[in-house]
Amino acid sequence: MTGRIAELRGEAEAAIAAAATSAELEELRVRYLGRKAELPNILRGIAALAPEQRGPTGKAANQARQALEALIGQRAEQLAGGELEEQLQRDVVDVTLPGAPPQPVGHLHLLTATRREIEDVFLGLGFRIAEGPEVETVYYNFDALNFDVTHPTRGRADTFYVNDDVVLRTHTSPMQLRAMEAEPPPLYIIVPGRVYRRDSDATHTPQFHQIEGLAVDEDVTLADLKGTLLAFARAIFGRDREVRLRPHFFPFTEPSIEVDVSCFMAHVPGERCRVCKDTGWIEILGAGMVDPNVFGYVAEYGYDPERIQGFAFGMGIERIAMLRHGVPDLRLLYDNDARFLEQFG
Ligand code: 2NM
Repeated sequence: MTGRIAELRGEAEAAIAAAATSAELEELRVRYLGRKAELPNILRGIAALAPEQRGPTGKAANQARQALEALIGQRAEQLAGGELEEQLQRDVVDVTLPGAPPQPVGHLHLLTATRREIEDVFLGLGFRIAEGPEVETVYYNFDALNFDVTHPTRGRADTFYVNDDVVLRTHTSPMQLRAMEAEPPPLYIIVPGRVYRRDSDATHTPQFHQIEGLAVDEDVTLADLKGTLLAFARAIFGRDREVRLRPHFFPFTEPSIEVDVSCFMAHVPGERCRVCKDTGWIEILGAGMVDPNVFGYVAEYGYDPERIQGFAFGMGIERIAMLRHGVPDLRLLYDNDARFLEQFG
């Protein structure tokens, strides 16, 4: 029996040394050490042998099994190392080769591009950007902005309430108050961001975007406001634009105004201009001189209405983008139809 064991061991050792792949090695493991293989069978049959054969047979078979297991382990490591090496060689990538074909790159959404352009204009005029929470307290959204307790937009029909004291902001003005609480004048900021109103049709979505501006300093006048907005209108709508101010009402400004820009569409004789309705003017934003009552809410932070004045303005980014590019329906900005979006690359 020990002769057969030696024969098996020799045969297996040669086969293991010659195995070329991990898969081949696994086959050899099954053939020589698997449940139906001869060597394990011999070990299981020891008890049935004549007593004087049990010792030498058991010893030779056990040694053979241990030797083969060790050999298979070694060879497995060798093969795995070689296979990894080979894989690495195959996977070598020359990162200096040009990418081919060049992938088309995307572009900003019209609304994002418009926001950034407006921001750039005001950054150039010395304003900084401030951003604030979209979920606001009624105090910052209405009370401290001088909204009368009976003001209609305070109602559940116009504004999204989280609870009695918390709303989704209806404008970015609350951040203007937060900014005044955070640092004393002079203050020149613009506040871009999402705002929410319960409204939905071709010109209104429940969520839209605003940019509001606030300038507080000594000796700030309505003339400064007009000059600032003229610079803005010319940067965004063209260098030949003019602006005009019309009286209006906002709770947080006194006086309040609406601002028109002169029409930038080519007018065809005999055809009615769809943008300005032949009035020559297009409404672009609301503005005014900050009401001293608003400063009253931040007086303790250095905003003494006897010493400083401020102007403020607010515009809808969607409206600016639509006017500029002749977009007929606000909802196009939110439909994610690539045929529309790709026109603004
Ligand atoms: C507008 C129109 C007029 C405005 C006022 C203020 C604040 F906080 F300073 F009082 N922020 N924004 C304002 C004024 C906004 O949007 C049409």
